[in-house]
Amino acid sequence: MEALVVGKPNVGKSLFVLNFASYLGLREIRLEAVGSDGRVLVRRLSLEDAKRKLVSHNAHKTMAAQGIDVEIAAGRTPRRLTIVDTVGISEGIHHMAEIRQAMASTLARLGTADIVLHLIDSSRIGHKTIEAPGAVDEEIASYARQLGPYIILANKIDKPGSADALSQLREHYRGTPVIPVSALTRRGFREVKSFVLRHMS
Ligand SMILES: Nc1nc2c(ncn2[C@@H]2O[C@H](COP(=O)(O)OP(=O)(O)O)[C@@H](O)[C@H]2O)c(=O)[nH]1
Ligand SMILES: [Mg+2]
Repeated sequence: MEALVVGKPNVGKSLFVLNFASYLGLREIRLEAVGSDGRVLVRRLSLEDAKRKLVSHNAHKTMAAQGIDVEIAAGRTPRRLTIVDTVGISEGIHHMAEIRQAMASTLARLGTADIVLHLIDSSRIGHKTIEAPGAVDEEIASYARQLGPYIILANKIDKPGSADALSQLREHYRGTPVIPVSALTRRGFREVKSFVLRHMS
């Protein structure tokens, strides 16, 4: 079972993946990174080290898809879930080949993931300079919503002005569930977990 976490750069995908995995009970992060040559590299890190490595203000700190395996207690049998952190999808053709490759592989994975969690930075909504949701979000939404279980996570809801942003997002994406979350404070994680559990086959 694979849950793919997607969105624009800097929306909080990496922090969400790491803290959500920790919320589900994971204590050590076993990072599996698939390089551009297709080889799989495995590293074991503490949660804090993983955050230092993967969470950053700098866009595209996450270069390739990173799968984190967790077990979710669902009834008697724990179910295995792979939460996949991905490179941010941005508009235009990126100047680095590695990033272009990673974006292409994320888009391809949208088609095969069991669940798609689409993060949008709610603190950027309504700001004139940085448009959110942006064209990329529209593309992801219109493609992913027809494939299977899909939700929008309105992240950074801990920041000021988030109530407004949330209602704008809900209005904009009518028909798609929008869950307010904070990758930082873990708000909304319970709701995300139940969404994931509901859709685990
Ligand atoms: N206040 C706040 N900051 C966040 C939240 N999620 C992520 N950030 C910050 O946003 C920046 C980008 O986060 P990161 O996880 O690297 O984003 P990614 O590029 O989508 O993987 C970092 O400085 C994070 O600390 C959140 O829910 N609340
Ligand atoms: Mg990242």
